[in-house]
Amino acid sequence: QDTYDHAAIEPKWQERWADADVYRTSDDATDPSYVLAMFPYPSGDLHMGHVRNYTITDAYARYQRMQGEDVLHPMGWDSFGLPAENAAIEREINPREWTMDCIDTMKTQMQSMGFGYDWNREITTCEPEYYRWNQWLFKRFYEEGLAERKGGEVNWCPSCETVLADEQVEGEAELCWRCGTPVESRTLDQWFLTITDYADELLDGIDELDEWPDSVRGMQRNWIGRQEGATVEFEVPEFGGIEVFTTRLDTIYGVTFFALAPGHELTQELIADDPELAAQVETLDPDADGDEKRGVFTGEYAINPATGEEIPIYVADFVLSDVGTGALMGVPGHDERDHEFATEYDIDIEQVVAPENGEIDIDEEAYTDDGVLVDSGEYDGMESAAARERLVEDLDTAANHTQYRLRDWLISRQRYWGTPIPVVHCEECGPVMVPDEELPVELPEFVPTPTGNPLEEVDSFVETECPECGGPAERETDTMDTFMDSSWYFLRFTSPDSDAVPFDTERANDWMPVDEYVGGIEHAIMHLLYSRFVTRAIDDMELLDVREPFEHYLPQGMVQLDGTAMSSSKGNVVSPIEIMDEYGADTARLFMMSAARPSKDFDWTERGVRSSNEFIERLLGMVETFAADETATADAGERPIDEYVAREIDATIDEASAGYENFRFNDALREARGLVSLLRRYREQATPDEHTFERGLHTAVRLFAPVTPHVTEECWAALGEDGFVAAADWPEAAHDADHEAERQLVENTREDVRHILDVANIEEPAAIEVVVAPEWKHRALDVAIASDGDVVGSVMADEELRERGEA
Ligand code: ANZ
Ligand code: ZN
Repeated sequence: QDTYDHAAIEPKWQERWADADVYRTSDDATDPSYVLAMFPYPSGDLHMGHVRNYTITDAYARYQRMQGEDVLHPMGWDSFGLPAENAAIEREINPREWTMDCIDTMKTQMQSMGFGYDWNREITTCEPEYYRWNQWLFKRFYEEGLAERKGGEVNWCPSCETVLADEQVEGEAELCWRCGTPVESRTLDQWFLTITDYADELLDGIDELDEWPDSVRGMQRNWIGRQEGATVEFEVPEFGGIEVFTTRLDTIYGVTFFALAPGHELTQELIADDPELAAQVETLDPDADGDEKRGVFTGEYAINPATGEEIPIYVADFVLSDVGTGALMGVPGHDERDHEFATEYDIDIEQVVAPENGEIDIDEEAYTDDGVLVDSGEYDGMESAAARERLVEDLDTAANHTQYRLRDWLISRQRYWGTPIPVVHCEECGPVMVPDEELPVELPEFVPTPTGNPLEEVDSFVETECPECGGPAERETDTMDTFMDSSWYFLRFTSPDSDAVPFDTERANDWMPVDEYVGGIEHAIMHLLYSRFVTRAIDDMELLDVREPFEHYLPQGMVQLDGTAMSSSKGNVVSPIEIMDEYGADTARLFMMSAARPSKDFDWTERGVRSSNEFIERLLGMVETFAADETATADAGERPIDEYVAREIDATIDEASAGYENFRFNDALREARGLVSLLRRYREQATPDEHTFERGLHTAVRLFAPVTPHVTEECWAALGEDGFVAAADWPEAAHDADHEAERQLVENTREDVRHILDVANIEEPAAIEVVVAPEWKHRALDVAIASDGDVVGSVMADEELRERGEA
């Protein structure tokens, strides 16, 4: 006894679970609970971030299962993408080989962690049986007018040799998200999904996502970036009207310059006839970090439609070609960027809006708030908002306009390891969709080349026939952004074997939305937004009856070492696999879940791991001693101490359940640990009533079952139970009238302890932790025992604390 052999216990129960298929999802979901962790990219070994993420969903799924819910808790592999392609190039193999190896490794590691997935539902996105549905869905999007091929400036990473979505370009310096190379811009014909058609809906829908963190809702709102404003045309003699977008039409009397993006049509026209200007524009760098605004005067003037004034036209690097119309009216008096630019190029700065009260120095700094119009002709004295409304009506060339920061979703990738876009290019017919019955367009398997788009080199893939006219045609060689794969995989999990449709509508409607979605905050924008868009679009195709895919989203915090995020580049990585080998999965899981609430960062500490390990050993020892009839028990049951313990068992059930329910596993575990120490004291300081003690053990084991699934199976069996604890019922509290009184006493004692801490001036956090941790409850027990069953207050606790305080 007292030797805890995790290496024997854990594989044994993993095998028994698998044999009995305990984690299989029932097909009819009467009480559906869909618990999902973001599926991983198969990259090698599980790291600490994975392990935390999956432990959270696993504990919750297990808790839900014990509550009697039908739980869908699946796992799969987001297995297309650049890292696999690069790894394959390096090793001169096909990416599938590397990917499948990684999947094998990670799956084995997941199984050793004791994660209770329904592996019958495993999905792997690089398999034709999955990606054919990407192609099928792409065609439905196309039919609905939601997929478009259009030219445009694209972000090009010269090192990865691929187009990147805006979201994959990072920071002011505009670096490739994969390799950190500065991104260039190029014009190419690309496939887009027109997510902007859903911009308003996606924005308004955020209001209803009240179980998402506010921060994430804010990120989504910003990303969509709705701006209410107006377009207005400025006449450029000999060139025609040029439109700008403004949110501040009320400042139109203060326009002192006009600015074009380097890529604007008018810029192109002007430089076509003027090599000198062309050379100057060439020196502008739209990718610059934006600290310094630079521009070139074109020699041309535009006419302000409100004042008739001529204003100089510049080409400027801070005007973005894909924002608004790619041109702006410069109002240095009221816009910071314009102010900076005007100061640099000695352009007039005029004030046309004044604050209600107070002085401003417009030469020093732009006044950017709304106010009252001045020097604005007939509009003088009007409030900004009213002036905007009037000006839109009065100006012939102005119109209300809402613009979004959100761009259409560029899904074309010039890489090999992705879903082939199911299109054929015919000289006669143009781009033609591959017929449904010819799907999937399978990715040929070969060893990719290090440069360019490897698919272009494969003649047997490229050369084909036009499905419409039968003439010679070329296959599209672009593959899909892997975010396509992950934008609907949660639907596939509801019926992973469907072979006539991507998912079964009825099943998806039963299970969806995902009740609990857990995964890294790095996916809080793109992945969640694309999933929300795709879900809505699929609903509009009447294939689904759900508009928001994820009811509750929880981004888990980081596991750190000495306060810094673990990363291989910093060399401060703790391998979860080594921890598992040394201490066992249960220990790793218990430590991780006790250390902090799931959303918080926490520090990995050897001490914490060891103390979790020792706790597990004690729990098992206590159960085994009892099971071996080595615990002296009485058949009492009615002494105050027995009643006290009985009530504490109930209180712990309530508190631990509330903890699990609200994703405060650390609180739940603290309560459950408290119960175990209470039982220990009960055993040590009195001869416990057999029934009460046994109920205490049965309860404690089940309260730990979601987090330490293996050792609790061992305990459950030792207690003489037949089935798996994984399939057992969650303990229920028996409440009686005294319960509340007891709770109150407990609460009062807690108050006293706090007070004493104050008086004794204990500020040392470690000391406080010792005192207000759950241990305090057991002091109340000490008191109860000392006074022969009468709970007399917290005298003893007082003395103990005073001693501590003085020491
Ligand atoms: C005139 C004006 C006056 C503006 C004023 C603002 C304040 P924000 O500022 O983030 O709300 N804009 C329009 N097209 C642009 C482009 N292609 N590249 C860069 N900037 C562009 O965004 C709205 C403002 O961004 C617009 O309103 C426009 O400047 C600028 F006191 O018009 B404003
Ligand atoms: Zn054709």
